[in-house]
Amino acid sequence: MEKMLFASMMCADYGSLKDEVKALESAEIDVYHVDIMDGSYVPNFGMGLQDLEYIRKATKKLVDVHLMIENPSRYVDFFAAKGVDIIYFHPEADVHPARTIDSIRGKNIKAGIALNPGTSLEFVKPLLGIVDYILVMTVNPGFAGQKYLEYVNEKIEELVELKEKKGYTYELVVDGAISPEKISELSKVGVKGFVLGTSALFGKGKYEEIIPELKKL
Ligand code: S6P
Ligand code: MG
Repeated sequence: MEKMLFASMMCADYGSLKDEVKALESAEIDVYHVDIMDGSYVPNFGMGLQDLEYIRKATKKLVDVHLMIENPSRYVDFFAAKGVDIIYFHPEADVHPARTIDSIRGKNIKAGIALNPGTSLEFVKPLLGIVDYILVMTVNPGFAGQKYLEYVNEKIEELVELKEKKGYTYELVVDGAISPEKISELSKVGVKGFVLGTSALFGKGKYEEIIPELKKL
Protein backbone atom coordinates (compact mmCIF):
# COMPACT_ATOMS: atom_id res chain seq x y z
CA MET A 1 0.00 0.00 0.00
CA GLU A 2 1.40 3.39 -0.97
CA LYS A 3 1.84 5.71 1.99
CA MET A 4 0.31 9.15 2.31
CA LEU A 5 2.51 11.65 4.12
CA PHE A 6 0.97 14.68 5.80
CA ALA A 7 3.06 17.68 6.91
CA SER A 8 1.84 19.10 10.22
CA MET A 9 2.15 22.76 9.30
CA MET A 10 1.87 23.86 12.93
CA CYS A 11 5.49 22.68 13.22
CA ALA A 12 6.77 24.66 10.21
CA ASP A 13 9.06 27.67 10.40
CA TYR A 14 6.71 30.65 10.30
CA GLY A 15 9.55 33.02 9.57
CA SER A 16 9.56 31.54 6.08
CA LEU A 17 6.20 29.90 5.47
CA LYS A 18 6.45 30.53 1.74
CA ASP A 19 9.74 28.61 1.47
CA GLU A 20 8.42 25.87 3.73
CA VAL A 21 5.37 25.30 1.52
CA LYS A 22 7.52 25.29 -1.60
CA ALA A 23 10.17 22.95 -0.20
CA LEU A 24 7.51 20.49 0.95
CA GLU A 25 5.86 20.61 -2.45
CA SER A 26 9.11 19.86 -4.28
CA ALA A 27 9.79 17.07 -1.81
CA GLU A 28 6.41 15.60 -2.85
CA ILE A 29 4.55 15.78 0.40
CA ASP A 30 1.02 14.43 -0.16
CA VAL A 31 -1.05 16.60 2.19
CA TYR A 32 -0.62 19.84 4.14
CA HIS A 33 -2.13 19.17 7.59
CA VAL A 34 -3.59 22.25 9.28
CA ASP A 35 -4.42 22.05 13.00
CA ILE A 36 -7.25 24.34 14.05
CA MET A 37 -7.88 24.80 17.80
CA ASP A 38 -10.33 26.94 19.74
CA GLY A 39 -8.66 27.12 23.16
CA SER A 40 -11.65 25.28 24.62
CA TYR A 41 -11.83 21.75 23.18
CA VAL A 42 -8.05 21.69 23.64
CA PRO A 43 -6.06 24.04 25.88
CA ASN A 44 -4.17 25.67 23.01
CA PHE A 45 -4.65 27.74 19.87
CA GLY A 46 -3.48 26.25 16.60
CA MET A 47 -2.93 27.78 13.23
CA GLY A 48 -4.55 30.97 12.02
CA LEU A 49 -7.02 31.28 9.18
CA GLN A 50 -4.55 33.43 7.26
CA ASP A 51 -2.08 30.55 7.39
CA LEU A 52 -4.70 28.19 6.00
CA GLU A 53 -5.67 30.63 3.26
CA TYR A 54 -2.05 31.17 2.30
CA ILE A 55 -1.25 27.45 2.15
CA ARG A 56 -4.41 26.77 0.12
CA LYS A 57 -3.44 29.39 -2.43
CA ALA A 58 0.20 28.33 -2.58
CA THR A 59 -0.30 24.66 -3.48
CA LYS A 60 -2.39 22.38 -5.67
CA LYS A 61 -1.74 19.45 -3.35
CA LEU A 62 -4.30 18.29 -0.81
CA VAL A 63 -4.92 20.48 2.24
CA ASP A 64 -6.75 19.14 5.29
CA VAL A 65 -8.06 20.73 8.48
CA HIS A 66 -8.00 18.91 11.78
CA LEU A 67 -10.68 20.68 13.80
CA MET A 68 -9.97 20.50 17.53
CA ILE A 69 -12.98 22.66 18.33
CA GLU A 70 -16.33 22.43 20.13
CA ASN A 71 -19.44 22.03 17.96
CA PRO A 72 -17.55 21.52 14.70
CA SER A 73 -20.82 21.23 12.73
CA ARG A 74 -21.18 25.01 13.00
CA TYR A 75 -18.01 25.48 10.94
CA VAL A 76 -18.37 22.98 8.09
CA ASP A 77 -19.55 25.62 5.60
CA PHE A 78 -16.87 28.01 6.81
CA PHE A 79 -13.97 25.61 6.22
CA ALA A 80 -15.51 24.23 3.05
CA ALA A 81 -15.42 27.77 1.67
CA LYS A 82 -11.66 27.87 2.34
CA GLY A 83 -11.18 25.19 -0.33
CA VAL A 84 -9.91 22.35 1.85
CA ASP A 85 -9.95 18.74 0.63
CA ILE A 86 -10.46 16.87 3.91
CA ILE A 87 -12.13 17.90 7.18
CA TYR A 88 -11.65 15.83 10.34
CA PHE A 89 -13.49 16.60 13.55
CA HIS A 90 -13.69 15.00 16.98
CA PRO A 91 -17.08 13.24 17.19
CA GLU A 92 -17.42 13.69 20.97
CA ALA A 93 -17.34 17.47 20.43
CA ASP A 94 -20.44 17.27 18.20
CA VAL A 95 -24.08 16.56 19.10
CA HIS A 96 -24.86 14.84 15.76
CA PRO A 97 -21.60 13.54 14.30
CA ALA A 98 -23.34 11.46 11.62
CA ARG A 99 -25.09 14.55 10.31
CA THR A 100 -21.82 16.47 10.31
CA ILE A 101 -20.16 13.72 8.24
CA ASP A 102 -23.04 13.92 5.76
CA SER A 103 -22.79 17.67 5.50
CA ILE A 104 -19.01 17.54 4.86
CA ARG A 105 -19.44 14.88 2.17
CA GLY A 106 -22.36 16.81 0.72
CA LYS A 107 -19.87 19.53 -0.13
CA ASN A 108 -17.66 17.06 -2.02
CA ILE A 109 -15.08 17.16 0.72
CA LYS A 110 -13.69 14.00 2.33
CA ALA A 111 -14.88 13.51 5.89
CA GLY A 112 -12.77 12.19 8.71
CA ILE A 113 -13.25 11.57 12.40
CA ALA A 114 -10.38 12.15 14.80
CA LEU A 115 -10.20 9.71 17.70
CA ASN A 116 -8.52 10.74 20.93
CA PRO A 117 -6.42 8.16 22.77
CA GLY A 118 -9.25 7.92 25.32
CA THR A 119 -12.10 7.64 22.79
CA SER A 120 -13.43 4.09 22.55
CA LEU A 121 -14.13 2.31 19.33
CA GLU A 122 -17.57 1.38 20.63
CA PHE A 123 -18.55 5.07 20.61
CA VAL A 124 -17.72 5.57 16.94
CA LYS A 125 -18.72 2.16 15.54
CA PRO A 126 -21.90 3.46 13.88
CA LEU A 127 -19.84 6.05 12.00
CA LEU A 128 -17.21 3.71 10.57
CA GLY A 129 -19.15 2.88 7.42
CA ILE A 130 -19.70 6.52 6.44
CA VAL A 131 -16.28 8.15 6.85
CA ASP A 132 -13.42 8.54 4.38
CA TYR A 133 -10.64 8.87 6.95
CA ILE A 134 -10.02 8.00 10.57
CA LEU A 135 -7.38 10.19 12.17
CA VAL A 136 -6.17 8.13 15.09
CA MET A 137 -4.54 10.38 17.68
CA THR A 138 -1.49 8.73 19.18
CA VAL A 139 -1.00 11.64 21.60
CA ASN A 140 -3.64 13.71 23.37
CA PRO A 141 -4.63 16.53 21.01
CA GLY A 142 -3.41 20.08 21.32
CA PHE A 143 0.38 20.01 21.19
CA ALA A 144 3.30 18.90 19.07
CA GLY A 145 6.38 17.27 20.58
CA GLN A 146 4.65 14.80 22.92
CA LYS A 147 5.33 11.12 23.59
CA TYR A 148 3.70 8.34 21.53
CA LEU A 149 1.02 6.51 23.54
CA GLU A 150 1.62 2.80 22.96
CA TYR A 151 -1.80 1.75 24.26
CA VAL A 152 -3.41 3.24 21.14
CA ASN A 153 -1.88 0.41 19.06
CA GLU A 154 -4.67 -1.93 20.12
CA LYS A 155 -7.30 0.43 18.71
CA ILE A 156 -5.33 0.76 15.45
CA GLU A 157 -5.23 -3.02 15.07
CA GLU A 158 -8.97 -3.27 15.77
CA LEU A 159 -9.70 -0.63 13.13
CA VAL A 160 -7.61 -2.52 10.57
CA GLU A 161 -9.48 -5.75 11.38
CA LEU A 162 -12.90 -4.10 11.24
CA LYS A 163 -12.09 -2.54 7.89
CA GLU A 164 -11.27 -5.93 6.41
CA LYS A 165 -14.12 -7.77 8.09
CA LYS A 166 -16.86 -5.30 7.20
CA GLY A 167 -15.46 -4.04 3.91
CA TYR A 168 -15.26 -0.44 5.11
CA THR A 169 -13.47 2.00 2.82
CA TYR A 170 -11.90 4.42 5.32
CA GLU A 171 -8.18 5.07 5.33
CA LEU A 172 -6.34 5.11 8.63
CA VAL A 173 -4.07 8.06 9.40
CA VAL A 174 -2.05 8.39 12.60
CA ASP A 175 -1.28 11.74 14.24
CA GLY A 176 1.09 12.35 17.15
CA ALA A 177 4.79 11.62 17.72
CA ILE A 178 5.11 9.71 14.46
CA SER A 179 8.79 8.81 14.09
CA PRO A 180 10.40 6.85 11.22
CA GLU A 181 10.26 3.73 13.46
CA LYS A 182 6.50 4.17 13.94
CA ILE A 183 5.97 4.67 10.19
CA SER A 184 7.76 1.44 9.48
CA GLU A 185 5.87 -0.46 12.22
CA LEU A 186 2.41 0.90 11.48
CA SER A 187 2.57 0.76 7.70
CA LYS A 188 3.09 -2.98 8.04
CA VAL A 189 -0.17 -3.39 9.96
CA GLY A 190 -2.28 -1.43 7.46
CA VAL A 191 -2.00 2.27 8.35
CA LYS A 192 -2.03 4.42 5.20
CA GLY A 193 -1.32 7.97 6.37
CA PHE A 194 1.22 9.55 8.69
CA VAL A 195 1.13 13.07 10.09
CA LEU A 196 4.70 14.30 10.30
CA GLY A 197 5.66 16.87 12.91
CA THR A 198 8.75 17.28 15.04
CA SER A 199 9.38 13.52 15.35
CA ALA A 200 10.12 12.81 11.69
CA LEU A 201 10.22 15.95 9.58
CA PHE A 202 10.52 19.46 10.96
CA GLY A 203 13.97 20.35 12.26
CA LYS A 204 15.34 17.06 10.94
CA GLY A 205 17.05 18.24 7.75
CA LYS A 206 16.15 18.69 4.10
CA TYR A 207 12.58 17.70 3.20
CA GLU A 208 13.64 16.55 -0.26
CA GLU A 209 15.90 13.98 1.39
CA ILE A 210 13.67 12.99 4.31
CA ILE A 211 10.34 12.50 2.52
CA PRO A 212 11.53 9.99 -0.12
CA GLU A 213 13.25 8.03 2.67
CA LEU A 214 10.07 7.95 4.76
CA LYS A 215 8.07 6.79 1.74
CA LYS A 216 10.41 3.82 1.34
CA LEU A 217 10.04 2.59 4.94
C1 S6P B 1 -1.64 17.68 17.85
C2 S6P B 1 -1.82 17.93 16.40
C3 S6P B 1 -0.79 17.25 15.57
C4 S6P B 1 0.63 17.72 15.82
C5 S6P B 1 1.61 16.69 15.34
C6 S6P B 1 2.99 17.03 15.72
O1 S6P B 1 -2.74 18.10 18.51
O2 S6P B 1 -3.07 17.45 15.98
O3 S6P B 1 -1.10 17.30 14.21
O4 S6P B 1 0.87 18.92 15.20
O5 S6P B 1 1.28 15.47 15.89
O6 S6P B 1 3.86 15.98 15.51
P1 S6P B 1 4.93 15.56 16.59
O7 S6P B 1 5.84 14.62 15.90
O8 S6P B 1 5.62 16.81 17.04
O9 S6P B 1 4.14 14.94 17.71
MG1 MG C 1 -3.37 17.15 13.84
